Amino acid sequence: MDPRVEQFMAKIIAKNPNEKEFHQAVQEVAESLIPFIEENPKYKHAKILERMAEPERTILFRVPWLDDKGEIQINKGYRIEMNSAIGPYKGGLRFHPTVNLSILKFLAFEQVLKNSLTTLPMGGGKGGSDFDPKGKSDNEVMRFCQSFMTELFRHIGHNTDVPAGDIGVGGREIGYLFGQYKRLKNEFTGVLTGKGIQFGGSLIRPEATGYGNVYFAQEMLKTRGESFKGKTVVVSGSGNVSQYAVEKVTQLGGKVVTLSDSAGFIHDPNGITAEKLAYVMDLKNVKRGRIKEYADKYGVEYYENKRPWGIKCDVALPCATQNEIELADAKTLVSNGCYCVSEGANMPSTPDAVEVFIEKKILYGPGKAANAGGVATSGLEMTQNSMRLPWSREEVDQRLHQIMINIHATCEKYGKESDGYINYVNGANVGGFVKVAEAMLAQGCV
Ligand code: NDP
Ligand code: 2IT
Repeated sequence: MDPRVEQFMAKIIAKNPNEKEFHQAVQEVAESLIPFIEENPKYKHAKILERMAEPERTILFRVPWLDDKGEIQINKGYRIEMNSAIGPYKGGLRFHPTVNLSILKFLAFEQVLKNSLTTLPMGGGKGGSDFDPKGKSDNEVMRFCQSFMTELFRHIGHNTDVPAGDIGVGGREIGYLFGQYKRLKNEFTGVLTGKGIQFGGSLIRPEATGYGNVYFAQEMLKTRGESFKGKTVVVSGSGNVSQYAVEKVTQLGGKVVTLSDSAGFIHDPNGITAEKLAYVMDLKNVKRGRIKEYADKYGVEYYENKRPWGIKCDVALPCATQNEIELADAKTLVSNGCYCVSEGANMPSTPDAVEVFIEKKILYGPGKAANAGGVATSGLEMTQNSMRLPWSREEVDQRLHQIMINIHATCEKYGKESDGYINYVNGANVGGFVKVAEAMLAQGCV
Protein backbone atom coordinates (compact mmCIF):
# COMPACT_ATOMS: atom_id res chain seq x y z
CA MET A 1 0.00 0.00 0.00
CA ASP A 2 1.09 3.59 -0.72
CA PRO A 3 2.64 4.74 2.62
CA ARG A 4 0.62 7.99 2.44
CA VAL A 5 -2.61 5.99 2.26
CA GLU A 6 -1.39 3.77 5.08
CA GLN A 7 -0.72 6.80 7.29
CA PHE A 8 -4.08 8.32 6.47
CA MET A 9 -5.91 5.06 7.15
CA ALA A 10 -4.13 4.50 10.48
CA LYS A 11 -5.76 7.70 11.75
CA ILE A 12 -9.18 6.79 10.34
CA ILE A 13 -9.02 3.35 11.98
CA ALA A 14 -7.90 4.80 15.34
CA LYS A 15 -10.74 7.35 15.29
CA ASN A 16 -13.40 4.90 14.12
CA PRO A 17 -12.52 1.52 15.63
CA ASN A 18 -14.47 -1.61 14.66
CA GLU A 19 -16.08 -0.01 11.59
CA LYS A 20 -14.72 -2.29 8.89
CA GLU A 21 -17.14 -1.35 6.10
CA PHE A 22 -16.43 2.34 6.74
CA HIS A 23 -12.68 1.71 6.63
CA GLN A 24 -13.10 -0.24 3.38
CA ALA A 25 -15.04 2.57 1.67
CA VAL A 26 -12.68 5.31 2.86
CA GLN A 27 -9.57 3.37 1.87
CA GLU A 28 -10.79 2.75 -1.67
CA VAL A 29 -11.41 6.48 -2.08
CA ALA A 30 -8.14 7.46 -0.38
CA GLU A 31 -6.19 5.27 -2.82
CA SER A 32 -7.58 7.28 -5.74
CA LEU A 33 -7.54 10.66 -4.05
CA ILE A 34 -4.29 10.89 -2.13
CA PRO A 35 -2.12 10.98 -5.29
CA PHE A 36 -4.52 13.59 -6.75
CA ILE A 37 -4.44 15.66 -3.55
CA GLU A 38 -0.61 15.59 -3.52
CA GLU A 39 -0.74 17.22 -6.96
CA ASN A 40 -3.27 19.79 -5.67
CA PRO A 41 -1.85 20.94 -2.31
CA LYS A 42 -4.71 23.39 -1.63
CA TYR A 43 -6.90 20.37 -0.80
CA LYS A 44 -4.17 18.92 1.38
CA HIS A 45 -3.61 22.07 3.43
CA ALA A 46 -7.34 22.50 3.97
CA LYS A 47 -7.59 18.85 5.13
CA ILE A 48 -10.54 18.30 2.84
CA LEU A 49 -10.37 14.49 2.80
CA GLU A 50 -9.90 14.30 6.59
CA ARG A 51 -12.99 16.49 7.05
CA MET A 52 -15.01 14.48 4.52
CA ALA A 53 -14.31 11.32 6.54
CA GLU A 54 -15.95 12.79 9.66
CA PRO A 55 -19.76 13.09 9.56
CA GLU A 56 -21.05 16.62 10.12
CA ARG A 57 -23.62 15.12 12.48
CA THR A 58 -24.55 11.60 13.66
CA ILE A 59 -28.00 11.04 15.10
CA LEU A 60 -28.73 7.87 17.09
CA PHE A 61 -32.12 7.18 18.62
CA ARG A 62 -34.46 4.66 20.18
CA VAL A 63 -37.38 3.34 18.12
CA PRO A 64 -39.95 1.65 20.38
CA TRP A 65 -43.07 0.14 18.78
CA LEU A 66 -45.89 -2.28 19.55
CA ASP A 67 -46.06 -5.53 17.60
CA ASP A 68 -49.34 -7.27 16.70
CA LYS A 69 -49.29 -9.23 19.96
CA GLY A 70 -49.17 -5.99 21.93
CA GLU A 71 -45.57 -6.58 22.95
CA ILE A 72 -43.07 -3.69 22.97
CA GLN A 73 -40.18 -4.01 20.52
CA ILE A 74 -37.12 -1.76 20.52
CA ASN A 75 -34.94 -0.99 17.51
CA LYS A 76 -32.05 1.36 16.86
CA GLY A 77 -32.56 4.38 14.61
CA TYR A 78 -29.79 6.27 12.81
CA ARG A 79 -29.23 9.24 10.52
CA ILE A 80 -25.72 10.14 9.39
CA GLU A 81 -25.58 13.71 8.07
CA MET A 82 -22.27 13.38 6.28
CA ASN A 83 -21.68 16.46 4.15
CA SER A 84 -23.77 19.49 3.19
CA ALA A 85 -21.17 21.44 1.19
CA ILE A 86 -23.11 21.33 -2.08
CA GLY A 87 -26.71 20.90 -0.93
CA PRO A 88 -29.03 19.47 1.73
CA TYR A 89 -28.09 16.03 3.06
CA LYS A 90 -29.55 13.43 0.71
CA GLY A 91 -29.55 9.65 0.80
CA GLY A 92 -31.61 6.61 1.60
CA LEU A 93 -32.84 4.80 4.68
CA ARG A 94 -32.00 1.11 5.08
CA PHE A 95 -34.11 -1.21 7.25
CA HIS A 96 -32.23 -4.49 7.66
CA PRO A 97 -31.14 -6.52 10.71
CA THR A 98 -27.44 -6.08 9.78
CA VAL A 99 -27.63 -2.26 9.89
CA ASN A 100 -25.04 -0.67 12.18
CA LEU A 101 -23.00 2.55 12.39
CA SER A 102 -20.18 1.21 10.21
CA ILE A 103 -22.48 0.24 7.34
CA LEU A 104 -24.37 3.54 7.43
CA LYS A 105 -21.16 5.58 7.58
CA PHE A 106 -19.75 3.73 4.56
CA LEU A 107 -22.98 4.37 2.67
CA ALA A 108 -23.08 8.05 3.69
CA PHE A 109 -19.44 8.54 2.71
CA GLU A 110 -20.03 7.01 -0.74
CA GLN A 111 -23.23 9.05 -1.10
CA VAL A 112 -21.36 12.38 -0.88
CA LEU A 113 -19.24 11.58 -3.95
CA LYS A 114 -22.12 9.90 -5.78
CA ASN A 115 -24.42 12.88 -5.32
CA SER A 116 -21.71 15.22 -6.52
CA LEU A 117 -21.31 13.11 -9.69
CA THR A 118 -24.99 13.57 -10.54
CA THR A 119 -24.28 17.33 -11.03
CA LEU A 120 -27.38 18.11 -8.93
CA PRO A 121 -27.14 20.20 -5.72
CA MET A 122 -27.31 17.44 -3.10
CA GLY A 123 -25.10 16.79 -0.08
CA GLY A 124 -24.77 13.28 1.34
CA GLY A 125 -26.41 11.34 4.15
CA LYS A 126 -27.73 7.90 5.03
CA GLY A 127 -29.83 6.40 7.78
CA GLY A 128 -31.94 3.49 8.81
CA SER A 129 -32.56 0.88 11.43
CA ASP A 130 -31.81 -2.71 12.41
CA PHE A 131 -35.59 -3.30 12.05
CA ASP A 132 -36.38 -6.24 9.74
CA PRO A 133 -39.54 -5.65 7.68
CA LYS A 134 -39.50 -9.31 6.58
CA GLY A 135 -42.27 -11.32 8.17
CA LYS A 136 -43.90 -8.22 9.71
CA SER A 137 -47.51 -7.30 9.02
CA ASP A 138 -48.36 -4.03 7.23
CA ASN A 139 -49.63 -2.67 10.54
CA GLU A 140 -46.37 -3.50 12.28
CA VAL A 141 -44.36 -1.84 9.50
CA MET A 142 -46.62 1.22 9.79
CA ARG A 143 -46.25 1.47 13.56
CA PHE A 144 -42.50 1.10 13.25
CA CYS A 145 -42.29 3.80 10.55
CA GLN A 146 -44.43 6.16 12.63
CA SER A 147 -42.22 5.69 15.67
CA PHE A 148 -39.04 6.10 13.59
CA MET A 149 -40.32 9.37 12.11
CA THR A 150 -41.52 10.64 15.50
CA GLU A 151 -37.85 11.15 16.35
CA LEU A 152 -36.37 11.71 12.89
CA PHE A 153 -38.75 14.53 11.91
CA ARG A 154 -36.98 17.14 14.06
CA HIS A 155 -33.70 16.56 12.21
CA ILE A 156 -34.86 16.61 8.58
CA GLY A 157 -36.67 18.93 6.16
CA HIS A 158 -36.89 19.66 2.46
CA ASN A 159 -34.08 22.23 2.73
CA THR A 160 -32.09 20.34 5.39
CA ASP A 161 -32.04 16.59 4.90
CA VAL A 162 -34.12 14.57 2.44
CA PRO A 163 -34.18 10.79 3.03
CA ALA A 164 -35.39 8.15 0.52
CA GLY A 165 -35.45 4.35 0.22
CA ASP A 166 -32.73 1.71 0.23
CA ILE A 167 -32.73 -1.99 1.23
CA GLY A 168 -36.00 -2.76 3.04
CA VAL A 169 -37.44 0.70 2.40
CA GLY A 170 -39.69 0.99 -0.67
CA GLY A 171 -42.89 2.76 -1.59
CA ARG A 172 -44.86 1.31 1.33
CA GLU A 173 -42.39 2.50 3.98
CA ILE A 174 -41.89 5.94 2.37
CA GLY A 175 -45.69 6.41 2.39
CA TYR A 176 -45.96 5.68 6.13
CA LEU A 177 -42.92 7.84 6.93
CA PHE A 178 -44.29 10.75 4.86
CA GLY A 179 -47.73 10.50 6.47
CA GLN A 180 -46.23 10.76 9.95
CA TYR A 181 -43.91 13.65 9.02
CA LYS A 182 -46.79 15.63 7.56
CA ARG A 183 -48.84 15.05 10.68
CA LEU A 184 -46.07 16.14 13.04
CA LYS A 185 -45.03 19.24 11.07
CA ASN A 186 -48.38 20.19 9.61
CA GLU A 187 -46.73 20.90 6.29
CA PHE A 188 -46.70 19.24 2.87
CA THR A 189 -43.17 19.40 1.46
CA GLY A 190 -40.80 17.19 -0.50
CA VAL A 191 -39.07 16.01 2.69
CA LEU A 192 -38.73 12.46 1.35
CA THR A 193 -38.23 11.14 -2.17
CA GLY A 194 -39.57 7.93 -3.65
CA LYS A 195 -43.05 9.09 -2.67
CA GLY A 196 -46.21 7.71 -4.25
CA ILE A 197 -47.19 9.40 -7.49
CA GLN A 198 -50.40 10.74 -5.89
CA PHE A 199 -48.52 12.74 -3.23
CA GLY A 200 -45.51 14.32 -4.90
CA GLY A 201 -43.56 11.32 -6.18
CA SER A 202 -41.78 11.38 -9.53
CA LEU A 203 -42.49 9.10 -12.45
CA ILE A 204 -39.46 6.86 -13.17
CA ARG A 205 -38.09 7.11 -9.58
CA PRO A 206 -38.92 3.42 -8.90
CA GLU A 207 -37.19 2.45 -12.16
CA ALA A 208 -34.31 4.91 -11.86
CA THR A 209 -31.53 2.96 -10.11
CA GLY A 210 -31.94 -0.15 -12.26
CA TYR A 211 -32.44 1.77 -15.51
CA GLY A 212 -29.58 4.13 -14.65
CA ASN A 213 -27.23 1.23 -13.97
CA VAL A 214 -28.03 -0.27 -17.36
CA TYR A 215 -27.61 3.12 -19.07
CA PHE A 216 -24.19 3.40 -17.43
CA ALA A 217 -23.21 -0.13 -18.51
CA GLN A 218 -24.42 0.72 -22.01
CA GLU A 219 -21.98 3.67 -22.10
CA MET A 220 -19.15 1.42 -20.89
CA LEU A 221 -19.97 -1.18 -23.57
CA LYS A 222 -20.02 1.57 -26.23
CA THR A 223 -16.35 2.36 -25.52
CA ARG A 224 -15.63 -1.11 -26.94
CA GLY A 225 -18.11 -0.84 -29.79
CA GLU A 226 -20.52 -3.17 -27.98
CA SER A 227 -24.16 -3.09 -26.82
CA PHE A 228 -26.54 -5.22 -24.74
CA LYS A 229 -27.95 -6.89 -27.85
CA GLY A 230 -27.51 -10.65 -27.58
CA LYS A 231 -25.57 -10.44 -24.31
CA THR A 232 -26.04 -12.87 -21.43
CA VAL A 233 -26.42 -10.98 -18.17
CA VAL A 234 -26.20 -12.17 -14.58
CA VAL A 235 -28.11 -10.10 -12.00
CA SER A 236 -28.06 -10.56 -8.22
CA GLY A 237 -30.83 -9.51 -5.85
CA SER A 238 -34.50 -9.42 -6.73
CA GLY A 239 -35.55 -6.14 -5.14
CA ASN A 240 -36.12 -2.68 -6.54
CA VAL A 241 -32.77 -2.21 -8.28
CA SER A 242 -32.61 -5.74 -9.74
CA GLN A 243 -36.17 -5.70 -11.08
CA TYR A 244 -35.72 -2.58 -13.18
CA ALA A 245 -32.22 -3.59 -14.29
CA VAL A 246 -33.78 -6.78 -15.70
CA GLU A 247 -36.52 -4.75 -17.40
CA LYS A 248 -34.08 -2.38 -19.14
CA VAL A 249 -31.57 -5.09 -20.18
CA THR A 250 -34.44 -7.06 -21.73
CA GLN A 251 -35.72 -3.96 -23.57
CA LEU A 252 -32.23 -3.46 -24.99
CA GLY A 253 -32.07 -6.99 -26.35
CA GLY A 254 -30.01 -8.68 -23.61
CA LYS A 255 -30.93 -11.87 -21.77
CA VAL A 256 -30.91 -11.93 -17.96
CA VAL A 257 -30.46 -15.47 -16.64
CA THR A 258 -30.28 -15.12 -12.83
CA LEU A 259 -31.90 -13.42 -9.84
CA SER A 260 -31.20 -13.99 -6.15
CA ASP A 261 -32.18 -13.16 -2.61
CA SER A 262 -30.46 -13.75 0.70
CA ALA A 263 -31.43 -17.45 0.59
CA GLY A 264 -30.10 -18.40 -2.87
CA PHE A 265 -30.37 -17.81 -6.62
CA ILE A 266 -32.34 -19.05 -9.61
CA HIS A 267 -30.85 -19.80 -13.03
CA ASP A 268 -33.18 -19.47 -16.00
CA PRO A 269 -31.09 -20.19 -19.14
CA ASN A 270 -33.99 -19.12 -21.40
CA GLY A 271 -33.98 -15.65 -19.92
CA ILE A 272 -36.27 -13.69 -17.60
CA THR A 273 -38.87 -12.35 -20.03
CA ALA A 274 -41.24 -9.44 -19.38
CA GLU A 275 -43.94 -11.90 -18.34
CA LYS A 276 -41.66 -13.70 -15.87
CA LEU A 277 -40.49 -10.33 -14.51
CA ALA A 278 -44.11 -9.35 -13.85
CA TYR A 279 -44.37 -12.55 -11.78
CA VAL A 280 -41.20 -11.61 -9.83
CA MET A 281 -42.54 -8.10 -9.14
CA ASP A 282 -45.77 -9.49 -7.75
CA LEU A 283 -43.89 -12.17 -5.78
CA LYS A 284 -41.45 -9.69 -4.22
CA ASN A 285 -43.42 -6.43 -3.96
CA VAL A 286 -46.92 -7.70 -3.17
CA LYS A 287 -46.72 -11.26 -1.83
CA ARG A 288 -43.27 -10.62 -0.30
CA GLY A 289 -42.21 -14.20 -1.07
CA ARG A 290 -38.86 -15.87 -1.78
CA ILE A 291 -37.08 -16.16 -5.15
CA LYS A 292 -37.11 -19.96 -4.81
CA GLU A 293 -40.79 -19.82 -5.79
CA TYR A 294 -39.70 -18.70 -9.28
CA ALA A 295 -37.80 -21.97 -9.72
CA ASP A 296 -40.86 -23.97 -8.67
CA LYS A 297 -43.14 -22.00 -11.01
CA TYR A 298 -40.96 -22.07 -14.13
CA GLY A 299 -39.16 -25.39 -13.54
CA VAL A 300 -35.62 -23.96 -13.44
CA GLU A 301 -32.69 -24.64 -11.09
CA TYR A 302 -32.51 -23.08 -7.62
CA TYR A 303 -29.19 -22.94 -5.79
CA GLU A 304 -29.64 -22.58 -2.06
CA ASN A 305 -27.21 -20.35 -0.14
CA LYS A 306 -25.26 -19.63 -3.31
CA ARG A 307 -24.60 -16.47 -5.31
CA PRO A 308 -24.93 -16.36 -9.10
CA TRP A 309 -21.31 -15.50 -10.06
CA GLY A 310 -20.50 -19.02 -11.29
CA ILE A 311 -22.97 -18.70 -14.17
CA LYS A 312 -21.27 -17.88 -17.48
CA CYS A 313 -22.09 -14.37 -18.70
CA ASP A 314 -20.89 -11.34 -20.65
CA VAL A 315 -22.13 -8.75 -18.17
CA ALA A 316 -22.67 -8.94 -14.39
CA LEU A 317 -24.93 -6.53 -12.52
CA PRO A 318 -24.58 -6.99 -8.74
CA CYS A 319 -27.74 -5.39 -7.31
CA ALA A 320 -28.19 -6.92 -3.82
CA THR A 321 -25.77 -5.75 -1.13
CA GLN A 322 -22.18 -4.92 -0.07
CA ASN A 323 -19.33 -7.42 -0.40
CA GLU A 324 -21.38 -9.93 -2.39
CA ILE A 325 -18.57 -10.44 -4.97
CA GLU A 326 -15.47 -11.80 -3.30
CA LEU A 327 -12.03 -12.56 -4.76
CA ALA A 328 -12.89 -16.09 -5.93
CA ASP A 329 -16.17 -14.85 -7.49
CA ALA A 330 -14.31 -12.13 -9.42
CA LYS A 331 -11.81 -14.67 -10.74
CA THR A 332 -14.62 -17.01 -11.78
CA LEU A 333 -16.52 -14.23 -13.54
CA VAL A 334 -13.47 -13.11 -15.52
CA SER A 335 -12.33 -16.62 -16.41
CA ASN A 336 -15.86 -17.39 -17.68
CA GLY A 337 -15.58 -14.46 -20.08
CA CYS A 338 -17.43 -11.70 -18.19
CA TYR A 339 -15.94 -8.39 -19.29
CA CYS A 340 -18.35 -5.83 -17.86
CA VAL A 341 -19.38 -5.42 -14.20
CA SER A 342 -21.71 -2.53 -13.39
CA GLU A 343 -22.67 -2.09 -9.74
CA GLY A 344 -26.33 -1.45 -8.95
CA ALA A 345 -25.62 -2.13 -5.26
CA ASN A 346 -23.32 -0.05 -3.07
CA MET A 347 -19.81 -1.56 -2.70
CA PRO A 348 -20.86 -5.08 -3.81
CA SER A 349 -17.28 -6.00 -4.75
CA THR A 350 -14.60 -6.53 -2.10
CA PRO A 351 -11.30 -4.64 -2.64
CA ASP A 352 -9.46 -7.76 -3.86
CA ALA A 353 -12.29 -8.49 -6.31
CA VAL A 354 -12.01 -4.93 -7.67
CA GLU A 355 -8.28 -5.45 -8.07
CA VAL A 356 -8.95 -8.47 -10.32
CA PHE A 357 -11.34 -6.47 -12.53
CA ILE A 358 -8.86 -3.63 -12.93
CA GLU A 359 -5.83 -5.86 -13.44
CA LYS A 360 -7.70 -7.74 -16.17
CA LYS A 361 -8.79 -4.38 -17.61
CA ILE A 362 -12.45 -5.28 -17.87
CA LEU A 363 -15.17 -2.63 -17.88
CA TYR A 364 -15.81 -2.05 -14.18
CA GLY A 365 -18.31 0.61 -13.07
CA PRO A 366 -18.24 1.20 -9.28
CA GLY A 367 -21.53 1.79 -7.48
CA LYS A 368 -21.06 5.48 -6.81
CA ALA A 369 -21.09 6.08 -10.56
CA ALA A 370 -23.18 3.19 -11.88
CA ASN A 371 -26.06 3.37 -9.38
CA ALA A 372 -26.25 7.18 -9.13
CA GLY A 373 -29.39 7.22 -11.29
CA GLY A 374 -31.55 6.52 -8.23
CA VAL A 375 -30.46 9.53 -6.24
CA ALA A 376 -30.25 11.64 -9.40
CA THR A 377 -33.94 10.99 -10.02
CA SER A 378 -34.59 11.76 -6.35
CA GLY A 379 -32.98 15.10 -7.15
CA LEU A 380 -35.41 15.47 -10.07
CA GLU A 381 -38.27 14.65 -7.67
CA MET A 382 -37.07 17.47 -5.39
CA THR A 383 -37.02 19.85 -8.36
CA GLN A 384 -40.58 18.91 -9.35
CA ASN A 385 -41.72 19.31 -5.71
CA SER A 386 -40.17 22.79 -5.52
CA MET A 387 -41.85 23.81 -8.78
CA ARG A 388 -45.09 22.06 -7.73
CA LEU A 389 -45.21 20.74 -11.26
CA PRO A 390 -44.72 17.11 -12.30
CA TRP A 391 -42.82 16.02 -15.40
CA SER A 392 -43.86 13.25 -17.81
CA ARG A 393 -42.22 9.80 -17.84
CA GLU A 394 -40.37 10.69 -21.02
CA GLU A 395 -39.02 13.93 -19.59
CA VAL A 396 -37.69 12.27 -16.42
CA ASP A 397 -36.30 9.24 -18.26
CA GLN A 398 -34.53 11.43 -20.79
CA ARG A 399 -32.97 13.54 -18.00
CA LEU A 400 -31.92 10.38 -16.13
CA HIS A 401 -30.35 8.95 -19.28
CA GLN A 402 -28.45 12.18 -19.96
CA ILE A 403 -27.19 12.30 -16.35
CA MET A 404 -25.81 8.74 -16.67
CA ILE A 405 -24.11 9.67 -19.96
CA ASN A 406 -22.58 12.71 -18.22
CA ILE A 407 -21.38 10.65 -15.23
CA HIS A 408 -19.72 8.25 -17.66
CA ALA A 409 -18.02 11.19 -19.38
CA THR A 410 -16.79 12.52 -16.01
CA CYS A 411 -15.32 9.10 -15.17
CA GLU A 412 -13.62 8.99 -18.54
CA LYS A 413 -12.22 12.51 -18.10
CA TYR A 414 -10.66 11.79 -14.71
CA GLY A 415 -10.00 8.06 -15.06
CA LYS A 416 -8.50 7.49 -18.53
CA GLU A 417 -5.02 5.99 -18.29
CA SER A 418 -2.14 6.45 -20.76
CA ASP A 419 -2.95 3.18 -22.58
CA GLY A 420 -6.59 4.26 -23.03
CA TYR A 421 -8.03 2.02 -20.27
CA ILE A 422 -10.71 3.82 -18.28
CA ASN A 423 -10.22 3.28 -14.56
CA TYR A 424 -13.75 4.15 -13.48
CA VAL A 425 -12.80 3.85 -9.79
CA ASN A 426 -10.30 6.70 -10.00
CA GLY A 427 -12.54 8.58 -12.42
CA ALA A 428 -15.57 8.47 -10.11
CA ASN A 429 -13.61 9.26 -6.96
CA VAL A 430 -11.73 12.24 -8.39
CA GLY A 431 -14.69 13.42 -10.48
CA GLY A 432 -17.00 13.35 -7.44
CA PHE A 433 -14.43 14.91 -5.12
CA VAL A 434 -13.53 18.10 -7.00
CA LYS A 435 -16.91 19.85 -6.71
CA VAL A 436 -17.30 19.03 -3.01
CA ALA A 437 -13.70 20.02 -2.28
CA GLU A 438 -14.03 23.37 -4.07
CA ALA A 439 -17.26 24.12 -2.20
CA MET A 440 -15.63 23.26 1.12
CA LEU A 441 -12.62 25.45 0.34
CA ALA A 442 -14.91 28.38 -0.48
CA GLN A 443 -16.91 27.91 2.72
CA GLY A 444 -13.85 28.01 4.99
CA CYS A 445 -13.12 25.94 8.08
CA VAL A 446 -16.58 24.43 8.63
P1 NDP B 1 -34.48 -4.11 -1.85
O1 NDP B 1 -34.74 -4.20 -0.41
O2 NDP B 1 -35.57 -3.77 -2.78
O3 NDP B 1 -33.83 -5.47 -2.39
C1 NDP B 1 -32.64 -5.96 -1.84
C2 NDP B 1 -32.32 -7.29 -2.49
O4 NDP B 1 -31.02 -7.69 -2.09
C3 NDP B 1 -33.26 -8.40 -2.07
O5 NDP B 1 -33.35 -9.34 -3.09
C4 NDP B 1 -32.54 -8.97 -0.86
O6 NDP B 1 -32.88 -10.32 -0.56
C5 NDP B 1 -31.11 -8.87 -1.29
N1 NDP B 1 -30.24 -8.72 -0.10
C6 NDP B 1 -30.31 -7.75 0.83
N2 NDP B 1 -29.41 -7.93 1.79
C7 NDP B 1 -28.78 -9.08 1.46
C8 NDP B 1 -27.73 -9.80 2.07
N3 NDP B 1 -27.17 -9.39 3.21
N4 NDP B 1 -27.31 -10.93 1.44
C9 NDP B 1 -27.87 -11.34 0.27
N5 NDP B 1 -28.87 -10.70 -0.34
C10 NDP B 1 -29.31 -9.57 0.24
O7 NDP B 1 -33.27 -3.06 -1.98
P2 NDP B 1 -32.77 -2.24 -3.26
O8 NDP B 1 -32.99 -3.03 -4.50
O9 NDP B 1 -33.32 -0.88 -3.15
O10 NDP B 1 -31.21 -2.12 -2.96
C11 NDP B 1 -30.25 -3.06 -3.45
C12 NDP B 1 -28.87 -2.43 -3.46
O11 NDP B 1 -28.88 -1.28 -4.29
C13 NDP B 1 -28.36 -1.96 -2.10
O12 NDP B 1 -26.95 -2.14 -2.06
C14 NDP B 1 -28.67 -0.47 -2.12
O13 NDP B 1 -27.83 0.26 -1.25
C15 NDP B 1 -28.38 -0.15 -3.57
N6 NDP B 1 -29.00 1.07 -4.10
C16 NDP B 1 -30.34 1.26 -4.04
C17 NDP B 1 -30.90 2.40 -4.57
C18 NDP B 1 -32.37 2.63 -4.60
O14 NDP B 1 -32.79 3.63 -5.17
N7 NDP B 1 -33.20 1.77 -4.04
C19 NDP B 1 -30.05 3.46 -5.16
C20 NDP B 1 -28.65 3.11 -5.25
C21 NDP B 1 -28.18 1.97 -4.71
P3 NDP B 1 -33.85 -10.64 0.68
O15 NDP B 1 -35.20 -10.26 0.20
O16 NDP B 1 -33.67 -12.09 0.93
O17 NDP B 1 -33.38 -9.78 1.81
O1 2IT C 1 -27.76 4.51 -2.34
C1 2IT C 1 -28.53 5.34 -2.88
O2 2IT C 1 -28.10 6.17 -3.69
C2 2IT C 1 -29.96 5.29 -2.56
N1 2IT C 1 -30.38 4.42 -1.81
C3 2IT C 1 -30.89 6.34 -3.11
C4 2IT C 1 -30.82 7.59 -2.28
C5 2IT C 1 -31.83 8.65 -2.64
O3 2IT C 1 -31.82 9.66 -1.92
O4 2IT C 1 -32.59 8.52 -3.60
